[in-house]
Amino acid sequence: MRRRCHGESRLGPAWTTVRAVLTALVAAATMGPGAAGAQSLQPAGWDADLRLAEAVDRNPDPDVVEVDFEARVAKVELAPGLQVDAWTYNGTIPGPMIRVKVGDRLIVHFTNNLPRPSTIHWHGLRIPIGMDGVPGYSQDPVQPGETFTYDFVVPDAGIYWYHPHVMSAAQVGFGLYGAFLVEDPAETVGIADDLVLVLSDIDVTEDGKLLPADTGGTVGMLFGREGNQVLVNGRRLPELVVRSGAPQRWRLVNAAKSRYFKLDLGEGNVFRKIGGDGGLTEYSEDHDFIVLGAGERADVLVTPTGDPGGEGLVRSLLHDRGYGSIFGRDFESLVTIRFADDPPYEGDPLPRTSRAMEPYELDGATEIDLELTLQEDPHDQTFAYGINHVPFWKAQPILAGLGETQVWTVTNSTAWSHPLHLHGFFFMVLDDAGDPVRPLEWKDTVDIPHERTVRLAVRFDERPGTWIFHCHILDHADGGLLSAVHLDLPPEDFRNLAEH
Ligand SMILES: [Cu+2]
Repeated sequence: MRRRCHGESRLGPAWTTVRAVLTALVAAATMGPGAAGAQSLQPAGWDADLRLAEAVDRNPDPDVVEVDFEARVAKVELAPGLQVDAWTYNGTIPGPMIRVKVGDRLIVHFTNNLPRPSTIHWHGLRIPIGMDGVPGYSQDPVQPGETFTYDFVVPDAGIYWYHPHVMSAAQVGFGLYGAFLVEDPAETVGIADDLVLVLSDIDVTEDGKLLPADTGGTVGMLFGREGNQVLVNGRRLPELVVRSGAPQRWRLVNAAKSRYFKLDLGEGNVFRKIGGDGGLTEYSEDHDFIVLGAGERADVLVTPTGDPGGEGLVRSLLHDRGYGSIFGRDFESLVTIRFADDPPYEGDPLPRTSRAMEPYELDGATEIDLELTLQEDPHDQTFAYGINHVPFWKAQPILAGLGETQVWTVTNSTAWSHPLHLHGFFFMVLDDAGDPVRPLEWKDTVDIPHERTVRLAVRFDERPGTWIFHCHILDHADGGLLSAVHLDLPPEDFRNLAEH
């Protein structure tokens, strides 16, 4: 019952060079000091359909954010007339957005009122191993009715997210995820109208029942199950009311358990990408599309343009993530853009951004070869994903020393792409010559396309522990594609439990 929306986007062409010059002149003439780009340019209530509820900070200390999270089954409305009993944090999909400043201490009092054990993993955050939320590696599962307090200092600005690491494909697929925005008060992008957009999907029947997480059996696991309802901030095809030409900043999170998104704003409309997984990139760069594998994020500036009173679409185009991922399918409509009657905005052109970043010194880095594999068990003829032909339940960790730099050459021998996520550390992606891809970007999740090789460089810092890495197509992780880096602890301390 995947919904398809027809018709071309009616977003108009991008501004022309002439218009850019004119608008710069107009802006210079009309904008007072200090007002440049810092005031909302959008109609009142423009984002009412999409504004995320935020976690309530109950700590008066301005540098401490203390919140209560309860995982529970709750009825949510995905679209008018489509309600489902989902798995939620505090009763909503996505869960409440956490908003902190870089350097703040975050305390989360987590209560698990789900029928199964759970945890919270803080995706992309460089925090101590004991806060990483992975049973068998960093904490015990939080049993139904029990609590756990997460408490850590947030080290890096950027857009992150959180989700469980128990029965991951099922629990994320049922609705357990939320955005985690870490702001840098010194940052000067200067776009007042910003949104956090959590992209996801969910698999429900027409009468609002969750489909079982093992739908499709082994074939479902091999492919990676996608939900039949695509959601943006927990809604199917929400609406944004915008003034044509007015700049917006979107922080995008792909929280889907398998699905890739290839975002498209219509012909002539570009995304100015200013940040990725781990904060701002080295410099901004314009893209016609933004492709996000499961777990990846992007920070983009956009200026949707169209006729006042008209409408357009944010779409997700087809992306080939391997065998069977395109055939017979169509684009997905994500957000309806309704252009207000206000005359088009003619202000400053979009700002460009930059960040001082140093590429890693790679001389002397330890070379690690990893192959992402699919193998058949000779004993029972079942299939499992693995790393170097070993599923996680038999895996031995990579060893690493504190401060060690490693270059991973990751070859995907399977017919499906794998967005590979490393817990706890950022890495830089390298090009074919072994140099860092420019603009530099701190990544924690990178797409390893099917039958391709990707190299990346990571420096392990002073946080010992056993840090997992895995495919963020969570069916693939549950199906074996997960292993670990053991940082500065003796190998015999490594434990490997079935539930992760
Ligand atoms: Cu995968």
